[in-house]
Amino acid sequence: LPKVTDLSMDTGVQELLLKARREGIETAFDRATKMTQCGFGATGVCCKHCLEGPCRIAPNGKGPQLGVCGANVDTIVARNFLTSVTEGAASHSEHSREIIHAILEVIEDKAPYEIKGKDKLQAVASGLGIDTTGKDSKQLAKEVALKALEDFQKQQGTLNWLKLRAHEKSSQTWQELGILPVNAHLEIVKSLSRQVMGGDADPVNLLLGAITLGLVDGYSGLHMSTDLQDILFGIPKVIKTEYRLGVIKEEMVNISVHGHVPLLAEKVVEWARKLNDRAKEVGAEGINVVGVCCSGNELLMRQGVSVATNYASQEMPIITGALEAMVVDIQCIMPGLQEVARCYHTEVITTLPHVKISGATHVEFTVEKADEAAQEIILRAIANFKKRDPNKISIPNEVTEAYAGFSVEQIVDALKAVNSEDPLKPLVDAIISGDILGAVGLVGCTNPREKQDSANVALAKELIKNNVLVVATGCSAHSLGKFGLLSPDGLKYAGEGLRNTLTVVGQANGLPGLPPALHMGSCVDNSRIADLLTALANYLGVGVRDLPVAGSCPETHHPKAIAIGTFFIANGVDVHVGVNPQVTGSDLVVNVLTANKEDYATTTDGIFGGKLIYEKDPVQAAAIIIDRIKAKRHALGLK
Ligand code: NFS
Ligand code: SF4
Repeated sequence: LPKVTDLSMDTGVQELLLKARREGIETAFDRATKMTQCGFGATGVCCKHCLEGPCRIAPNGKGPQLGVCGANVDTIVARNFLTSVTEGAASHSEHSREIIHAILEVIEDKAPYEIKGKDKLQAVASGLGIDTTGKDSKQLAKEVALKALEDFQKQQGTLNWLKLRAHEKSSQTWQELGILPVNAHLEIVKSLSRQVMGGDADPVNLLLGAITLGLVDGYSGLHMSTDLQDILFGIPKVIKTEYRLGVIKEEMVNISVHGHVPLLAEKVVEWARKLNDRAKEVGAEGINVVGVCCSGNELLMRQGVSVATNYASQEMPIITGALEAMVVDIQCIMPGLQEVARCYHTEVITTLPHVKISGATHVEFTVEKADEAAQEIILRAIANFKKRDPNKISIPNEVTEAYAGFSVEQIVDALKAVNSEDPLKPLVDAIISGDILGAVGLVGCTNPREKQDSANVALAKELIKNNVLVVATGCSAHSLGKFGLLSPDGLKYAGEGLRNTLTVVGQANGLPGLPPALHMGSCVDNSRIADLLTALANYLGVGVRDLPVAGSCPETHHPKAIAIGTFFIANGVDVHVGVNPQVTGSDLVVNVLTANKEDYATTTDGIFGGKLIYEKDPVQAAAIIIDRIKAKRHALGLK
């Protein structure tokens, strides 16, 4: 067995991995060790699109070079890439569609939520061209929700959310290429139909299809989810919180919320507060809700709920022996949770009809019956408290303080404390002077095949040291939170220019400084990063592709991350991945995505201004990213 210190940087996770081994419990890290990766799949050359196959193309020309149908390796790899992007776009679009329906129920008084983000509602409504005069928030929210629904229904034109949020120069490029998405469902279905056996067999065309699906992901998925969630739950503001497994409290009834859509998670927090005293009846001091993955991020951003852990170690809260319930909704929920939970008193509670795990408890959640579902979950957790086995309880004690809640609105507000007339000016001035060299969105996951948190943290530190501002989302943000980079203390790792700038802005806002990495939210909140870039590009009068910025996903695992990466590449932003993107079997696909100079004009870099960078070593990756940021600065005439 590998040493636990090679599996995760998080000492709490290491401690619980040892506990799991003592107790004979298998975790994702163990399964990753046992599961050898297939060389064909790893390079993307395996096709399972029909029953003549599976077909796989042998490397180096030694063996069959065409599938039974005659598909070549480029078509197979490009098609598999499109499959991943489509899965990601479908996940995010389904997320936003859930929120649309929630809003429509709320305005008809059929669901127990209220429209909390009135400012955001006004802003989004005017952005969509809705006349806001004299309309109350219910009327406005209805019109916004119906505009959102059009993005799943219309048969002509372009996504409303793309028109709302995309930079004009980017849209122009997509328009010229004829790849603008019409509606999310239409594009997802069209994509599936072109992937089918005997469908699209032109690898370049398949990759352009992937760009369209990347745009679906970015606009009707990410942006729409963020905008509508801000309308429903309010725009995040800076908030202090805690990270790591030590946020689980032995004397409390502990409930972790895990998944992505905050509709249920918000209710769990609300009812945990309302039913807190009921926990005392079973001898607990109260109820403690903690976050895992992106549901954790959503609650962190708006409620300050602390975060226990991120993706790869999601089984660990159960292994503490002190978790009464693990409540899940959709995405990134390991089926293995239930296998682990069987050995403890923890109840895994699934909540949606299309995401169940056999053996887990199912409490059906609908927005109409949100209060009832949340109450039932809390009462079940309280009842489980007495079923604990005291011999199995062991909670790692570290916690780390962190700040989150950096929505674009919050960043602009913070900058207003420095320049109330022209808030972006201090940031732009710092970029122009070189105090801030550029910015990188550090996003994505952790992956049980990689040493958890290690590349996320190492890459962030390297960037910060070189005066690159880091903004973070998703499980990567959790990695940074655990290791002090979401706290002003983390400025000790920053280069002088970055440190000075963030100290000035922080102090103008009553903090010792801003953290060197700004936590902007969950993975759908990568939209916030895109919005910030659009605002900067507009301010400077350039395209997003011209900005000295990049995205990085050092430890990713999910097709959603591939979709998000494609969205940023389409916007002219380089995207680094530290995990094999499973396309290396095709020179053509590699060349188009990574622009290694052959036929440069037909690469994503030549067309959109952004490319894929695959580099496992985080320090090396930082160097490549910084070089590229410098080249983009140079092209802007900056030193
Ligand atoms: Ni993003 Fe969030 Fe985490 Fe990765 Fe999964 S939880 S949406 S996919 S693992 S960051
Ligand atoms: Fe093989 Fe072609 Fe069928 Fe794919 S679509 S499994 S390459 S025959």
